[in-house]
Formats: sequence, structure tokens, C-alpha cells
Amino acid sequence: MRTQVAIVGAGPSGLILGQLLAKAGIDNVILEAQTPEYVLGRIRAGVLEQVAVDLLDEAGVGARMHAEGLPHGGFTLLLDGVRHRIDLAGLTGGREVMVYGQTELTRDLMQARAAAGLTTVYEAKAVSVHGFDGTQPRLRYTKDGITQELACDFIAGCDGFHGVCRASVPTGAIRNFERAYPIGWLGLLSDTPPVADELIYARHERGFALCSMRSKTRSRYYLQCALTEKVEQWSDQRFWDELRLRLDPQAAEALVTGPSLEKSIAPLRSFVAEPMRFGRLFLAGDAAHIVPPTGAKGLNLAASDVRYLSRALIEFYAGSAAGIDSYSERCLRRVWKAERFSWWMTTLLHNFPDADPFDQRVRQAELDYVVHSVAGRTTLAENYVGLPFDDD
Ligand code: RFL
Ligand code: PHB
Repeated sequence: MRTQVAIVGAGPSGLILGQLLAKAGIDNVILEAQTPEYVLGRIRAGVLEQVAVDLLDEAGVGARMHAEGLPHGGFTLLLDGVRHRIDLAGLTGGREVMVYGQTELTRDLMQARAAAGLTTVYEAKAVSVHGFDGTQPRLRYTKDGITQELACDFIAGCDGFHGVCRASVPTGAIRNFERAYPIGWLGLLSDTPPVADELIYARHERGFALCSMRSKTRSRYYLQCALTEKVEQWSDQRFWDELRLRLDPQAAEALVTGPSLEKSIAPLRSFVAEPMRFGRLFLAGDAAHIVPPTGAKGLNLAASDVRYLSRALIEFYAGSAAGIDSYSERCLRRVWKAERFSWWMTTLLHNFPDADPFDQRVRQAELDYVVHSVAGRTTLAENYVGLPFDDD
């Protein structure tokens, strides 16, 4: 088999990239290790920046998101029992975010890909990448026990943090930057109405909590937990009881509980690999970088990488290599700003077992500054809604 761009991974990065390239007449094939059902079963992101919304429109998959997604013009910071509204729209000249689940977005992208007749090989096992330092890269994989080869002009590594693409780069050619946090997030999804119209990010002495949603009838809640905890230790009842303790009386009373549809623990991590291009192999999304979820930036960064990558490849086929040559540098500039913001929001809102009393007081003072200063609130708001692209 041969294609122009071989994409590894059918998560949001790979699917959006495939759609944008196909729109520009560039042939692409996706190899995905899992089944479509498995990919759709992963409950992850919920908040899209305007730039991600615009990109999904450009890819032609925005219709259901606009019909069913919930535009949010603000959120609440609940700091030790006191509410502070962050008026995103008011502080950023009218910019908002869109609450629309990654699962739904992935479903829309999969359907659009199938409708366009584009090839996705699910359950592609033992994928390996070859020849990306030359002009004839190839992927090898097995499907139904038979080894296959896919020849291409370029490989897009959209295969997430544990993927094969970054792992295939010679160690001397890549530099990793990493911060592991000694905490995790325990998430619960339920078919219950959200506790409030807007998201609540709660800082509490028992630990951070987040009240989010997927729709007017489906809620997503998170609790900071220790990394040593197991999901089996958290009955639904225990989760709801602990959440109530971390909220204010208004939210605790309004909370509607119900059986969980999903419960899982995710560790918090910051990670960046530099560069993001190795000859004819490009990394995009979680394959290149990870942020702790506090700033809601992971999926949005994935979208901004594939925006740059799709434009660079389209330019290449039109006769200029300038875009692919500057891909890594342009992505990383944006990536590091989101890394900084996600790290900052994480350190401010969580309880760290290793924080000494001085650290704690400084964090309290910083939060106090953020919520009581227009400059502080604006900094938070403009990062949360997403920084503009420097090429616009
Ligand atoms: P994905 O989604 O991990 O997809 C990678 C795909 O590659 C496949 N794969 C392989 N395929 C073939 N061969 C191999 N060897 C392969 N190895 C892996 C995998 O099966 C998978 O299908 O990466 P992608 O596309 O870069 O997308 C990134 C996003 O999924 C991620 O950044 C977000 O979910 C992060 N995130 C959030 N981002 C936001 O922008 N807003 C949010 O509100 C938000 N909330 C979250 C989040 C992530 C969370 N968790 C669980 C990490 C909340 C949570 C709890
Ligand atoms: C979510 O709804 O899953 C979500 C929302 C905001 C975040 C992280 C996750 O910061």
C-alpha cells in the first residue's frame, strides 16, 4: 500500500489531521492499534478553545458540536469555600470556550472519515517506523496476523504519549523535559444534571475538585487523589461524599448524584519532547507533549499542532518546504506557553504533600492576587480561552 501521509494513531490529532489533509486533496491512511469502540470508550477532554472549534469547522466536522456543545463564557474558582467568577468573555473581549466531549468529537471525526472513504486500519499491531531520515519512509504493521507495509512521503506520529513514533527516534536526537506530580485525578462520569451552569474549579484543604459536564444531563467530576490509590477503593458513594466535602454549601446542596458510567484515575504529568520533527517524521499532540489536565489544554494543543502540520504539508505539496522546516519551532513556542499555564494552574489549585508552610502561604497569596486584580484575572482568562496563533 502507498499513501502521501501515513498517520499513526486515530485519536483527535490523527483524525483531525487526516480530515484537513483530505480536504486539501492529500491522500492519507491512519493506522490505529485499537478498535474504534475502544478509542470511543476513553473518557477524556471536555473543553475546547475557540481555535480548536474553528479548526473543526475548517475540517468540516463542526455541525453537531455547534448544535449540541455548550458555549461557556466563564467559570467559578471556589477557593476555600469562597466563590470567584472568572468572566472569560468580559476579560478577553468576548472570547469563550466550548464544552463538548472528546468522545463526541472523535465520533464526528470517525464518521466524516468513513463518509469521505478514507482508509483507517484499526487493530494495526506491531507498528514500526522506518526510513524517516530519507525520502522514502515506510511503516510496517501486522493486521490479522499478516505483516503489511505502507510506503509514504511523510509519517505523522499522532500516537499519544505511549506511542511508537517518539520511541523510534534515536536517543541522541531528542531531548525530553518532564515534571511528574505526586498526585492524580480520579474522574467520574454520570447521567445526572451538572451541579452548576458553569465549571467549578475548587481548591480545598482536602484536595482539588472539579465539577465539569458533557451536556445538560451528563456530568463529569474529578477529585485530586494520591497516586497510590486504586479506583476499586472508590465506591460511587465514597466519591460523592468526598466531592460534597470539597464544595461550598450551595454546590453541596445542589449536587445530584447517581450511578457512575465510568470511573478512572489519571496521573498528572508535564512533558515536552524537543524537537517535534525528525526528517520526514513529525510528532503531534500527546506523542510530543503532555500537560496536567487542570488548564484543559491537552486536546487544544493537539489541535494547534495539526493545524500547523496540515498547513506545512499542504505548502510542501504546493512547492515550499518552509512550513515543514519551521513546524517544530512554531509548535513548541505555543506548547511551552500551555505547559507553563497548566503547571501554574496545577500548582495553585492542588494540595501537594511536599509543600511546606511557606509554599502554601505563597500560593494563597498568589491566588488572592489573581482573583482580586483585573490584571490577574485577565492573565488567567486569556490563557484559559487560548492564546492567539502568532501567524494570524
Ligand atoms: P490520543 O488521544 O492518546 O490518541 C493516540 C492514539 O494513538 C493510538 N496508538 C497507536 N496506534 C498505532 N500503533 C501504536 N503503536 C499506537 N500507540 C498508540 C492510541 O490507541 C490512540 O488512539 O492522543 P492525541 O490524538 O494526541 O490527543 C490528545 C488528547 O487525547 C489529550 O491531550 C486530551 O485528552 C487531554 N485532556 C484534555 N484536553 C483538553 O484540551 N481539554 C480538557 O478538558 C482535557 N481534559 C484530558 C482531560 C486528558 C485526561 N486524561 C485521562 C489524560 C481530562 C483527562 C482526565
Ligand atoms: C473535563 O470536562 O473532562 C475537563 C474539564 C476541564 C478541565 C479538565 C477536564 O480542566
